[in-house]
Amino acid sequence: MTSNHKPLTELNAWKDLVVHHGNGIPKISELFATDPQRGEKMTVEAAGIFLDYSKNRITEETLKLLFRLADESNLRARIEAMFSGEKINITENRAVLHVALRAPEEELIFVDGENVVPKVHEVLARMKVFAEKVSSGSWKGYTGKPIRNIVNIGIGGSDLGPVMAYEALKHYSDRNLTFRFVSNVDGTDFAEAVIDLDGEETLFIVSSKTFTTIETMTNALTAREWLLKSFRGDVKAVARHFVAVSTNGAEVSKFGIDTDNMFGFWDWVGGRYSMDSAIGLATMIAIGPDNFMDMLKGFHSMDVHFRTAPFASNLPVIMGLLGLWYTDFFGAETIAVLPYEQYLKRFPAYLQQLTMESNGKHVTLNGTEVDYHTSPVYWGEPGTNGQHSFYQLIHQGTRLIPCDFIAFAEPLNQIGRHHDILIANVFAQAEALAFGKTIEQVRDEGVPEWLAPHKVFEGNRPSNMILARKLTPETLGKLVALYEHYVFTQGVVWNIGSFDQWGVELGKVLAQRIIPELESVTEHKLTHDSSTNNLIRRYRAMKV
Ligand code: G6Q
Repeated sequence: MTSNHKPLTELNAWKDLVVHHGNGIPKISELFATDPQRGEKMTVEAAGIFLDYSKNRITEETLKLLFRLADESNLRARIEAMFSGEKINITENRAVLHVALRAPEEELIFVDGENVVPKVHEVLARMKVFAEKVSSGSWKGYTGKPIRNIVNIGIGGSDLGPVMAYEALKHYSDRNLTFRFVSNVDGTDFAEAVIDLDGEETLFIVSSKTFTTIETMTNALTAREWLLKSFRGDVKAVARHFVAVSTNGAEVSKFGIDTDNMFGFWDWVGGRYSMDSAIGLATMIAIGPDNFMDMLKGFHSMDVHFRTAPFASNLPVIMGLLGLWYTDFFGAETIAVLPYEQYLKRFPAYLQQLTMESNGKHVTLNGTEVDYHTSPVYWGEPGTNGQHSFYQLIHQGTRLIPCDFIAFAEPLNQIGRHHDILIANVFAQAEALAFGKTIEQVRDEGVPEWLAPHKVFEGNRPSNMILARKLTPETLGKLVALYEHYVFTQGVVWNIGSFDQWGVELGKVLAQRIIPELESVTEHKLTHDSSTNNLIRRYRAMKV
């Protein structure tokens, strides 16, 4: 199967949405005025996550049409296709089964006739044994010292998930261990990560699905050299200080890592969907196997919700369709994700890859150019910091920026009044964005006429409010799965391939060509465009 459905803009629901949008959507303040129950009605709670989506530029009719759009896009069948292991990643001929990574042991999920669930649990069991050895101190370094530092080397999907999860769940982490994450090929990343570490107490986890990624391999080789300095070059130390997470056993062996210390995953796990696979080894060591399993439980409960709930009460479907509504009908170019939880400081960065690498596509599954917009740009920072920075533009700028606020009822660090103040702020921001402040209200406050326009808030700026009880490993799993399936929902409607990433290839290939041109002693004959040629020459002349 290639296409999900006939061209999106030819679907009846799409055409009806165009007309519906053209008729004009009342302002959010008017929608609230005409329906006093709106703030209670337009909410949904599932798997312990509460979503208030009432402050959106939607009516009941909009929702009906959006759900019809999902129906006409065959979303239900596509969800089943994913969950049942169909090769829906058509450009790479792969199944897309991150949902299998958190499936309970008794579930059956087949890929090419093989039930993959036992393999998943086998790796989880090996990870568990290893994580316990490290945290108990029974996994010793080459000179018999216990491991105190764990350095994850990986990039993209092999980095952003582990870093985000480590930061998000730091509260639950083993504070006797130090965790560092090296991703950038910029040597500074490695240098700073190990600056205060003792090689005899350091374990490197080389996380790379392919084990060929230039950044990760360069950092891994540098780590090997750095480590061997602690052992006077004795290469036998490598086995005690390096483990690998990969699908490529041959390359792992070539590097000198014992494949007994390799934790595998499979081609049906996309990089940006892999934080709950063995790629989460650093996470498991940090928070312990039980917490890691709780996180998987959270993922799974959102999977079950997504697969079974009617669209009208389906969190990822509702949020996905709302995102699409603003992107395609209001021309919104970005969506802000604003967690009011300091531990989620890397969550927006994680989501950037999940959303934009998945749905930043310009052709449909059939290879035809789309005639509508696909993924907007995602960005964000934790609140309240953002309020003192870019919120000005969200409130009073000229662009429409829908916001996803994320907040928790219980803080992880209960200190004085902090949490009530934090939560008052997130509620206030959503209220201010939706309802604004009119010129009359400003005048009534006695503001002089010349100043009044500057103090007007137009309002009518949409937001979602995600509220959960507390940030736990389980909640994090639910949140990530919520956005994974949000991305899926949008990808299906847009009729695009959400699970490949060909757009990262060209730059990689060109870099391979430029590397020798920068490194060689004698100047190469340069055949790029005049700008690139000039930059290469200038760099060669400038570098030491
Ligand atoms: C994610 C992408 C990409 C990938 C990195 C690292 O979906 O595929 O970000 O995760 O390029 O790849 P390796 O894990 O193979 O090193």
